[in-house]
Amino acid sequence: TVDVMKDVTLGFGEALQHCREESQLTEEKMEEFFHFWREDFRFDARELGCAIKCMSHHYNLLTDSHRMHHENTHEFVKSFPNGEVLAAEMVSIIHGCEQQHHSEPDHCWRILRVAECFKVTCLRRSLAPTMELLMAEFIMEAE
Ligand code: BOM
Repeated sequence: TVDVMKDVTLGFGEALQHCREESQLTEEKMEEFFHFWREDFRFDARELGCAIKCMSHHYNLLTDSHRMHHENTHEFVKSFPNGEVLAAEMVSIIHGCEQQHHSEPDHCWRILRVAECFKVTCLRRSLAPTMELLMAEFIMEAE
């Protein structure tokens, strides 16, 4: 599952290039999306929430009210090798996180809080990929 999460993160992260401008997220704030799993990754910039919103939108993972589109998200995760082992759990984690933060009216801030809750939950359940794994694959892809 850790391997699957690595692939999903790198796949999702590819949308960052499309979303930098629209989200006003500077390279200084976030160079690469896989840093998401770093211990010192900070969830304090609204632009980061806007970037995740844009990236989710890029893969059609959001509904009109900017909540997770359950079927599309399930399919997106399933589209990665062995994705089916993680798809239902990821959808359920994100949905639970959305419920915790439903009262935040600003989409960018809410999605940022949901992303943080997603990360914490994945760490607790040992679903988070290690940085070593992510780095190794990211560098291989770039070469
Ligand atoms: O309510 C907003 C739904 C969007 C929240 C997305 C949270 C997860 C963001 C960060 C992580 C990524 C890795 C893969 C995500 C695939 C959906």
